[in-house]
Amino acid sequence: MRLGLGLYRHHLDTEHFRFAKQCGCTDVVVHLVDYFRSPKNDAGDQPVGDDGGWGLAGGSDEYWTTEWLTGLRERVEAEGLRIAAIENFDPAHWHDVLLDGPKKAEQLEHLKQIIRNIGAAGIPVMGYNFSIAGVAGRVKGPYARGGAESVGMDGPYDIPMKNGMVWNMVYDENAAPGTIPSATHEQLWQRLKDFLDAILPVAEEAGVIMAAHPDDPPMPFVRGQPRLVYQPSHYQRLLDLHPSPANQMEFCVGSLAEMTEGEIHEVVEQYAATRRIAYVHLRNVRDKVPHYKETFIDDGEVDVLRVLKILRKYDYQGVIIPDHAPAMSCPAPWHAGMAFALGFLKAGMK
Ligand SMILES: [Mn+2]
Repeated sequence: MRLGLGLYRHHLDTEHFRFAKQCGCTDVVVHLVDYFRSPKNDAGDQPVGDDGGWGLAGGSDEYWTTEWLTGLRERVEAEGLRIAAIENFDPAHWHDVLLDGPKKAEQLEHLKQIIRNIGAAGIPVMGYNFSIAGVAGRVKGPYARGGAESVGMDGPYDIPMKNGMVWNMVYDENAAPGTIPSATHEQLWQRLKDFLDAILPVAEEAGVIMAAHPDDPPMPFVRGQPRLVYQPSHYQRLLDLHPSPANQMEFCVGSLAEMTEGEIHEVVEQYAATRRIAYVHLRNVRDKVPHYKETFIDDGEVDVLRVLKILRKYDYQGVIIPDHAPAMSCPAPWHAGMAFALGFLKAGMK
C-alpha cells in the first residue's frame, strides 16, 4: 500500500509536492479541473458551491496535452513522488456524454485522445465520476470534533439544474433559459455503457486504468437526476458491465459508508476481493444519507485501521489518499486537516 495526497488544480506546485512528501506520501493524485474559479468556493477547503454549482468549467485544454502532463509528471518526480492518477474530467469535455446530447460522439473522440495523452505521459490511472448532478447538495458546518468545519448533508436536494450545467459546474453560461429534464436510472446506465464501450479499448491500449468513483452524496436522485452507484451492490453492476482489466474502481470508503445499505467493513472485504480497486479514497463519516456528516479520520463510524487490515489481507498494492478532511482551526486549515489524516493513515499502514 502506498500513501498519497489528492491535490487540487491550484495546488500543483513545488510547495504542495513537498508538503505531500513531508507528510510521508509516495504519490499524489491530481485534479486538472479548477473547481475554485468562482469566489463562492474557499480555496483553503473543499468546494461546496450553491444552486449554480461550483463555478465555470472549461479550463485550458493545454493541461490535457501529452506535453503538459509529461511536464507535470517530471515536476512531481523531481520531488521524489509519483502521479498515481488524474481525478475527474472537465465537465466542458463530456457534458453531452453525460446528458446524451448532440456533441456526444465528438466528445467521446476527444476523451479518447485525452486518455491516449495520459498514457503517453506515463500516468497510469484516470479517475472519473459518471454523474449528471455531480457532487451537489452538501452543506458545510462545524460538524467535526472541536467544531472543525466539515461537509455533510442535511436532507435531500431536489432543485432542478439550469440548462448549461452538468456535474455541478457550468459549461455554457449562455444556455437557453430552462432546466434539464430528468433522465431515468436505466438511461444513465446505458450512457455509462456507451462511455465504457468507447473508452475502455483505448484505455487498455494506452495503459490507462479507468477508475469509477461512487456517487457523492450517494442518493438515488440529486436535483431530479438519477445516480449510478448509490448503494454498494451497484459497484458490482458497474464492474460487470465490462470485463476489461481497465474497468476498475476509485474506491471511496466515505461515500460507501454514507450509503443506506451494506456494512462498510463487509463492503470493503467484498470489493477488495475483486482486485479491481485502482485507488482508495479513505475518510470517515457519521450517519447515512441524507443526513451524514464527514468526521476526522479516527472519529466516525468507519474503523479505518480495520479497513487498512482488510486491504492488506488482499495484498492491495495501490495508493490510498485521505479524500477530504475537516478544516482545522489554524492559519492553514486544509494543510492541517490533511497532515492529521495522512499521519493517521501512515501509522495504520505499517
Ligand atoms: Mn471520494
